[in-house]
Amino acid sequence: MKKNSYISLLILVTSLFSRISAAQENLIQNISARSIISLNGRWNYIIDPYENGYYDYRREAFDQSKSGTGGYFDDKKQEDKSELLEYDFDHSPTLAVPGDWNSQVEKLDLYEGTIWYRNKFTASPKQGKRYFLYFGAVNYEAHVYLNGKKLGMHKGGFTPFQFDITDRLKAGENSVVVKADNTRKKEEVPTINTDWWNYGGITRDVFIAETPASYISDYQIQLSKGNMGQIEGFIQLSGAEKSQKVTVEIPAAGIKTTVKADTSGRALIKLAVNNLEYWSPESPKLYDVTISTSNDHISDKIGFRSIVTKGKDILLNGKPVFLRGISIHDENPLIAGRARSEGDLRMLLSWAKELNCNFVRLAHYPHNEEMVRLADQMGLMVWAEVPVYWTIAWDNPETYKNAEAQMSTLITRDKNRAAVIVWSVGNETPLSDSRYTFMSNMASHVRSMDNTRLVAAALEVHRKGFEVIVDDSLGEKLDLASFNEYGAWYWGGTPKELSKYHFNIKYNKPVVITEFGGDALAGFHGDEDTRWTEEYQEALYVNQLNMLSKIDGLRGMTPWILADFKSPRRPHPLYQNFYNRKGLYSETGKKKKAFFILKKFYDDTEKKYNIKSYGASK
Ligand code: GCB
Repeated sequence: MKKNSYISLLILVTSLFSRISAAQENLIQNISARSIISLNGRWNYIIDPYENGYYDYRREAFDQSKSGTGGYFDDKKQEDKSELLEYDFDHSPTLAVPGDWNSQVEKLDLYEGTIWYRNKFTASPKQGKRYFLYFGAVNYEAHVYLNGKKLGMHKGGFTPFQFDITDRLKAGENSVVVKADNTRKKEEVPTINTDWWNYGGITRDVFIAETPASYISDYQIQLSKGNMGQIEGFIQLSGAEKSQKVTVEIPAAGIKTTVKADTSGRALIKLAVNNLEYWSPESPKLYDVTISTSNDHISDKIGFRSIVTKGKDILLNGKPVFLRGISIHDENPLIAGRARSEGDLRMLLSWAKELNCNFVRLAHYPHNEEMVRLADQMGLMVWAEVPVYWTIAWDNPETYKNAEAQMSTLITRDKNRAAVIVWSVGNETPLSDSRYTFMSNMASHVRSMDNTRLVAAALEVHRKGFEVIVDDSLGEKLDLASFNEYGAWYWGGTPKELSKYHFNIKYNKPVVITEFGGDALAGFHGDEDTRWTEEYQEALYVNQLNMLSKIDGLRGMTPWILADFKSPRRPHPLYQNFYNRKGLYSETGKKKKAFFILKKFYDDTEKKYNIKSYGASK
């Protein structure tokens, strides 16, 4: 290869790479509040199990070829009658976006592989503005093309990404094509084995956002760590004019301040505040916050609260709190698919409210940004997690990078949400040296990005007879003694036998039981020793709550789980039918008996915690 062409190839590769990674780093804060063109709706799709639209018959990728054409992303129409073209989006069926493909088309229920999506839309881009194509989530690997040219690729089924399309967006008709591939792979995050349905496709909102040429790309405005009388944060400007004046206003708190961004576009703020009404589940106060420069303006609703641990207590705004929680999957059982709209999300959180929860564990991956915003409004504290689940490829540096990138995106997206009090670095990961290194690095990474929230993981326990031991050394790096336990379900034994167990927890930290539970088929009744009955699950909850109440330092729980959810691991034809039945709500939205046991426990706990200073450890 000639030197020149080698250099230009290198530049091409580097610029492609930086374009792809830029999709991650510059995620625009609060992007849905911008002027947007929604691309939600019906998108034409082509099922492509052999990836013919991506590779030629020698398995070379069309988008890496000299011409960069030949794939389905060209979105071609037959131009003369002799032309051979083996695809045609216009005559292909459609899928709703947002929405997983599995719940929309029967033959796609178990499909894993590639599906191509195409949407045509018109635009009238204005001079001097920038345009970003934004995806809330695509599971798992997305290759995105606009008007036949590749914008980039994104991995991770639950995190948002965007591309700057200012130079590519045409006045008039445009075609956006997405290759969505949900193939499970050992070295990915999550890995091949999970206990949830591998819903594929464009599962969250898609839109084009417009900003000025120089714009407010990111900001963090929160209470300072350890100082409830101070608001602290940054504003990041992007574009040509970075060193501008920025004004931050919180009218209801009497705040208006102007600072100048440095040459990198960064402006730091630190503001003394008094008489602030702090955010809490009882009073989820959100302040209107506006940030403006000479040419840009963005508004948000932000709550202010502090969350710390002290010995075995969790202090919310300085007061001991008990986390009355429940675990939730991003799935609407009524449509047996991923939640698709604000209504679906609101329904799930309302169900948690009916249980008298003040806390939700959004398991096991980042949920919709809208879900976290609703939790902010509805007064539910949030445990947010990334899909570092079970057996990740701990030794693979690329796997670590991927997990860390998913965590960074989650923190970047949700850092202004008062509701989020815990970042979780993973769930039930098996002990080993390489896992310890991986998980501790994740925890340190989280702390380096955000020192105002708690860092945790759902750990595992081990048993010696009736002693339940929690001594995973990762626990030393975390703020909570948080773990899953399956007494009277996977451990065997009947619910009554739970009274024999006691816990030996090695850390002086607040204890949060991140999972316990058992399956019940709604409407199936029997005695309390008969598995799969509502009575068994009810007795399991009664006995679990008695057992757990004896733990010194118990400060919260998120039983498994709010509602029955689909899982390929659950084939029992009589009881499961490919549903994990540990829900307190059935897949038709019916409350099972155990629901009322947990609700009563939460009602009583709430009363106890309303008596001042209850539970405060010295
Ligand atoms: C667990 C996992 C969760 C499963 C649950 C179960 O420990 O964390 O993802 O769904 O158990 O039902 O087995």
